[in-house]
Amino acid sequence: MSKLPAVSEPLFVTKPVLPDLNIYFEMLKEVWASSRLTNNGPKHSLLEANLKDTLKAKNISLFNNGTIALMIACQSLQLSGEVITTPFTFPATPHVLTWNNIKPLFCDIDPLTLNIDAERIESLITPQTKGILAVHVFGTPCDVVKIQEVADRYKLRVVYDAAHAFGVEIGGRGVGTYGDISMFSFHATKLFHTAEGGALTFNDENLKTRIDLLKNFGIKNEEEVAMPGINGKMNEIQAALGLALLGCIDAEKIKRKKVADAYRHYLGGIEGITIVFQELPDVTPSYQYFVIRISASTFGSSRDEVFDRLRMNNIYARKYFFPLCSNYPSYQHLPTANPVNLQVANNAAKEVLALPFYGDLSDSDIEKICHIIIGKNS
Ligand code: T4K
Repeated sequence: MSKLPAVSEPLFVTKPVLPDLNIYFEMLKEVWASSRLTNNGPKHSLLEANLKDTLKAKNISLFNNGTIALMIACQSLQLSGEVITTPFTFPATPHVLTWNNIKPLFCDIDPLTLNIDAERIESLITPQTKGILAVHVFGTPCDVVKIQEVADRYKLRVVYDAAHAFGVEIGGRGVGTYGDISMFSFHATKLFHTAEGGALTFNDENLKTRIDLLKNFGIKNEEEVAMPGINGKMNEIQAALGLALLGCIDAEKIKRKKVADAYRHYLGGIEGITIVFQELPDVTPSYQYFVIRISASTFGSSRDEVFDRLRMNNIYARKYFFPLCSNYPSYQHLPTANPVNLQVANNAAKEVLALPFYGDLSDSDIEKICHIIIGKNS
C-alpha cells in the first residue's frame, strides 16, 4: 500500500442507518392523524409484532431504551443478592445490577470471544448468588449451553444482555430465546434502532403481563396499580422510525459484510493484529461492530498509539470496552474486581479497538484506515 491522502470528513465508529425520509414522513402523518403519541399505540403494537418474528422470539416487550429494559428484566425475575457478570461490557450492564441493589460478581472472560468465561462461573457462586447476567459481546453469542447447565445445577436465573446481537441466530434459533430473558438495544448506534429504544424477549409467557406492568408504573387499569413500576414505554415516534427502518436492515448487513471483508483483506495476516469479529459456523452474525486487538509487543505499536494516530487523521475509532467496568471507582473495591482474577479481561481492555463500521464506509476510506493502523500514514 502506498501513502494515501487523509480523509476529509471525520469517520466515526458508526453511522446510523436511516430510512427514506418520505417513508418515515408517511408514518408520522398517520401518527399525527391519530393523535396517539405513546402508551401502547398502533405503531408500537405493529413494531412489537414485527420484531417478535424478526428476532424469532416467543414473547417480546418494547422499551424506551435498552438500559431500562435490562432494569426491568432484573425486576421481573425479582433478582436479588449477587449476580455473576462480565467486566468487559458497557457501563449499563453492571450499573443495572447496582440500581437493583444487586452486588455484581465479576467473572473473567474467554480470550477469543471476549464473552464471560462459562468455565469460571461456577467458582464464583455463593449461597447469595441468584443469577448470571452475560453479554453477547459485539454480537458473538456466549456459550449458552454451558451457562444454562451451570444455571440449572445451581437454580440460577440467566439474563442475556444482547444489546449488540440484533438478528443473531444459533443454528437458526433466535439468540433471544436462550436464558430467562434477553435485552436488545435499539440505540441509534445499533444496526436496527429507534433512535433510543430496546426490547426484552423471553420464553415464559407468564412474564409478559409482569414486564408490561413494570414498564407502565405498575398500572393495571384506571383504578388499580399492581406494583411499583417505572416508565419504560417506547413512544409512537420511535416505533414509526423502527417500522420504517426494518426494511433497510438486510441491505445494510450485505454492505457491512463487504466492509468486514475489506478490513480482513488489509489487516488479515498482519502480525500483532487479531480480528475479533469472526463469522462462526452455524451463527448468523449481527454485523454490529468490527473490532481488532493489537498486541503492542508483536505489532510494535500499542492500541493507544494506533488510536491516537487514527484521531490525528480524523478517524474516531473507539476503545470498546476500556476502562474495564471492574476498574470503575464504583466497583474496584469489590473482591471480584481484583485484576489478578480478571487477567484476560484486563489485557483485552488494553488491546481492543472498534473500527469505523457501517455500510456506507467507502473502500478508499477502509484502505486509508488500514494504512494508518499499519503505520504507513503516520
Ligand atoms: N449493554 C451493552 C453491552 C451496550 O453496549 C449498551 C449500549 C447497553 C447495554 C445500553 O443500551 P441503551 O440503553 O444505550 O439502549 C454508544 C451507545 O450510546 C450505547 O447505546 C452503546 N451500548 C455503546 C456501545 O455505544 P457511546 O458513549 O460510545 O456513544 P457516542 O455518543 O460516543 O456514539 C458513538 C459514535 O456514534 C459517535 O462518535 C458518532 C456516532 N453517532 C452517535 C450517535 C448517538 C452518530 O453518528 N449518531 C448518533 O446519533 O455509547
